[in-house]
Amino acid sequence: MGKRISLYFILFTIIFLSCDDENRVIPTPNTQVEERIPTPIFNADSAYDFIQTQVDFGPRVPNTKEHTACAEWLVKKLDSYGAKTMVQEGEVTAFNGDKLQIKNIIAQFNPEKTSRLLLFSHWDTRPVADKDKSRQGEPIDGANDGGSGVGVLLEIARQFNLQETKLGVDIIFFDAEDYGIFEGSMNRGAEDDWCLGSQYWGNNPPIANYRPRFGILLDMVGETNAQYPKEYFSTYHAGNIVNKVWNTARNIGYSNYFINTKIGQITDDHRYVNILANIPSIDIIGWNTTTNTFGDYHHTHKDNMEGIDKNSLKAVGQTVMEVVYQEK
Ligand code: AHN
Ligand code: ZN
Repeated sequence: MGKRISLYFILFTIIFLSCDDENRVIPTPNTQVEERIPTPIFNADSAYDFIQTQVDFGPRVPNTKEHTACAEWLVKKLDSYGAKTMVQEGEVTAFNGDKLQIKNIIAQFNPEKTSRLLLFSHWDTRPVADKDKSRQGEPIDGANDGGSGVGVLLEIARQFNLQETKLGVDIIFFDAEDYGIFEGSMNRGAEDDWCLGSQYWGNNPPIANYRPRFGILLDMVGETNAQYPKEYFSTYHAGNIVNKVWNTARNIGYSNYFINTKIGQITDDHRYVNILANIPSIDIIGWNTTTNTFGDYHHTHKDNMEGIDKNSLKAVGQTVMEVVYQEK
């Protein structure tokens, strides 16, 4: 045991300590991994009842008392779920010159939050059954076309009140979506004949600097064996949102509904939310891929409660809720 060994000992100790010091793993609280809060369960029975209530008012055609009564009910429901609700009233001119007194119904959940999402539907019913063989001049029930999107969103609003979302959410029910040119009409039709409520909203923004991350439109989401393809405007303006929603649907077992099929452009409210308000928005819209058009109920008196299927409401409602509740 000489100086040499004690020198080695000292050297070794120094190296060992310095190594230990440098490589020491300091246990840190695991703040990076956030706990995944389960998404609440969408209740399709409740959504169905909300569609029934709308239909029970009678056709919600602008400038009618049924339309006014239903608007009052919608505002009352949204208020009761804790939203800050407002009605944007305006006058628009339809393709045939009709002046329509419209109401866009806007509900803000957690309006103080700056990170926000937008969910929307149209709530008006078509004034004619122009694709029917009989009673073409009479308005339709609009159980699927008008009723279904609102019914699903009202159920989602009810859930927002039971369990708060991380982001703020806005729900808009647009008016006068379905007053587009009547088949067989002598008037000249144009794309902008449709979606008068969302166009009015886009041209007269009721909330300044409104910038939600993205928007999701629900239109005709309640038919039996519904299929929702990837619509062109949606993919064009918000392809990443289409992928997010369709992947979410697949992950929770609804790929039979959210099919991986592309279809052409559909003039719907999301077009104007994209173009006029610059909010990347998609359309979840029922489509028959066999006939390559809407279902045979479309704009006929067959669009009644008998055509509404709770399984389709569930597929859409649960998917949209999963997207909203899991958005960080
Ligand atoms: C057109 O047929 C041009 N647009 C369909 C949008 C719509 C009508 N959604 C419901 N009814
Ligand atoms: Zn329609």
